[in-house]
Amino acid sequence: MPVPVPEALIKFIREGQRFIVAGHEEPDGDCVGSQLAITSLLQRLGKKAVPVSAGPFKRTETKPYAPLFLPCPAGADKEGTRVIVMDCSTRERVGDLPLDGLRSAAVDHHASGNPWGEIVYLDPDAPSVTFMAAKIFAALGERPTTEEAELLFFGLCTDTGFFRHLDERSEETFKTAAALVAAGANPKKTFAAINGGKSLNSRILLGTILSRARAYYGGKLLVSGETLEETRRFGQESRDSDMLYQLLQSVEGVEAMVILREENPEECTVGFRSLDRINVAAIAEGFGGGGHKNASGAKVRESAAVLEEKITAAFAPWFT
Ligand SMILES: [Mn+2]
Repeated sequence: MPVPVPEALIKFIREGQRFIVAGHEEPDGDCVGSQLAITSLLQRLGKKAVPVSAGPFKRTETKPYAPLFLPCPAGADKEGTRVIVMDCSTRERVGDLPLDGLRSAAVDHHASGNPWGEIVYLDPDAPSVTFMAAKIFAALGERPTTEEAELLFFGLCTDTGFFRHLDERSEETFKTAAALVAAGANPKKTFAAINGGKSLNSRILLGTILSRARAYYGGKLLVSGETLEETRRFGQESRDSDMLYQLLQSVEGVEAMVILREENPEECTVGFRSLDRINVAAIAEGFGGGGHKNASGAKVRESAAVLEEKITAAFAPWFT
C-alpha cells in the first residue's frame, strides 16, 4: 500500500503563503513534472510559488521546460518562505541553491539517501514522485487540470519506463495513470515527448556503446561505457540511457547491467540496472552512491578500467 501523505505536509502546504519548489540537479521528467505540477497547484490555491533548479537540463524531454525554472529563489525576502523538495534523496543533489535556513519539506521515493526537510514524505515503493504528487493533490481535495495531469503523467511514464518496470503489485499506479488520463493526459503525446526528438549522433553513440558491451558471469552481467573522447565527438545532447538499458536488458539471460561514463580521466559516473532480484542500490552504496533496488548510480574517483574490475567483483555474491 502507498504511504499516506503526512498530515504535517498538508498543514505545511495549507499554512504557507510563499513557496520555492526545488528538485535535484540534472532533473529528469519525474523531477520536472512533479515540481511544475505542485507549483501550479500552489498557485491555484492562491499562494506564491516558484520552481527552482540548479540544472543543467541535459535530457531532450526536459529541455522545453528549462525556461520555466529560476536558477535561484527570486527576491531576498526569505522570511516565511517554505521549500518543498521533490525527487531528491540528499541535500547535495539539490545542487548549489541558497535554500538553507528555510523551512522545508521533502517528497521522495528513493530507497537510499537522507531526504532534506523537517517534514519527509518518503515512499520507497512509489513508482515516481509524480505519483506521490498526485496523492498530494487528492489529499488537498484538488483534481489536476489538464496541464497538471500532463506533467504528472510525464513523470510517471519517465520513472516507470512507460510502465515497463512495474509488476503485479502496481494496481494503484494504473489507477493513478487512469485518473491522469481522465483529467486530460495523452499517452501517445507523452510517449513521443519522452522518446522522440533525439539527434542522429546520439543514436550513433548508442550503437557505439552497445558494440563494446562485455559479458561477465556467463552473460548475466553486461558492462559497457562511454569514453571522454566519445562524449567530445558525439556530445551530450539527447543522450538517453533508458534506451541503452532497454537494449541491453533484452539480451537473453542478462540480470544486471552497468554503464561507466568517464567524466574525466580519474572520475566516472556509473549507472546500475537490474531486472529483478539483484539489489543494485546496495552495490551502488558500496561505491558511495545509491538509488533504487533495480536502478541506481554512483560517482566514483577512479579510472574506468580499474572501476570495471571492482564493480564486476562486487556482483560476485549475486552470481555464486
Ligand atoms: Mn523519480
